Amino acid sequence: MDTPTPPPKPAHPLSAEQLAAFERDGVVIVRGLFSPDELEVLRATCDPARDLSELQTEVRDGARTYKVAIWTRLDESLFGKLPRTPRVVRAAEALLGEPVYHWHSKLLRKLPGDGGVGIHQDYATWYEDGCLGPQMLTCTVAIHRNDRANGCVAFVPGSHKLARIHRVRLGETSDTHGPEPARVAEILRRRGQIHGELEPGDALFFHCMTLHASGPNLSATPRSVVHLSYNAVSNQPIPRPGQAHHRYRPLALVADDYLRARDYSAVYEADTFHARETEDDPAAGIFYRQRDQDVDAHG
Ligand SMILES: O=C(O)CCC(=O)C(=O)O
Repeated sequence: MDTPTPPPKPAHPLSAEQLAAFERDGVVIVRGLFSPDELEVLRATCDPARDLSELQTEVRDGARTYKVAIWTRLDESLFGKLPRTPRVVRAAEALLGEPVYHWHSKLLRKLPGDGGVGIHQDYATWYEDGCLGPQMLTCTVAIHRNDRANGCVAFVPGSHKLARIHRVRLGETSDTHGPEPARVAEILRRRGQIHGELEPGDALFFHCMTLHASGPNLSATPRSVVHLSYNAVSNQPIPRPGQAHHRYRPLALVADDYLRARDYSAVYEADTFHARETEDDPAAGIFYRQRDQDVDAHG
C-alpha cells in the first residue's frame, strides 16, 4: 500500500537578503508580516482606555518600572495561538536553522509617560534559566506604530557575535542588574545603534545575544508590541528551580489565518498570563530567578 505523502510544510516568509541581514546584524525587520485586519482584536485589547493591570506584572529596571503581561502556556485563546502562527515559527526556524519551541511571550503596552528598558542581552538571563547555548530568538510584532518618540527598541548591530556579557549589580536593589557598563559603552562606541521603527503588522526578529534597549514613551500615543520568544529544541534548559514553564513542549502549529478567521476560544483564558511576580514570590515568573552566585559577587 502506498504511504500517504505528508502535506508540505508551509514555507517561511523570509528572503535571502533578510536571512543574510539577520546573520550579519542579529536583527531583521519583516514589513507587513501581519495585515491590519489581523491585528484588529489585539489593537482593541491594547487600547489605552483598557485596564490591563490584572494581566500585567511590574518589572523594576533601575529607577524605572515597566509593565508586561507574560505567558508560556499555549491554549486555544488568541494569545495561546499567536506563538504557534506558522509564518512566525517557520521564520524563526529558518533564522536559527533548526526546529524551535515556545520559550515565552510578552504583551507590552507602553502608555505615554511609561518608562523604557535598560540595555541587555536576552541570553544573559536565559543562560541563568539553564539554556546551554544561544540558539534562541524573539519575534516582535508591532500592534501600534513603534518609533523613537514612543519608545521603540534600539539594537546594537552585530552584537550577537560578541560573548555573553557579564551581568553586574547596577543599583541598590537586587533586581537591578545589567551588562558591565564599561564594556557596553565601548560596544556602543564601536557599533552604534539602529532603531526598530515599525508600522502596525511589521515584525522584527532579533537574536538572543543582540544587545537592545528601549526608551520611555515621550509621545502622546501608546506603543504596543508582542514579543514571541523561541528556543531551539536542541537547546532545552537544564533543570533550574522555578523554571518548569520553560521546559520543552512540542509546538503544535495553528492555521496561519486563525486571526483573520477569529478562530480562537477567547482573547485570553482566565489563567493565560503568569501571576504577578515579585522578588519575594518568583515561583512562576520569568523575571526573577535563582541567579548564579557570581552575578552578585562581582557587583
Ligand atoms: O519592548 C520593549 O520596550 C523592550 C522589551 C525588552 O527589551 C525585553 O523584554 O527584553
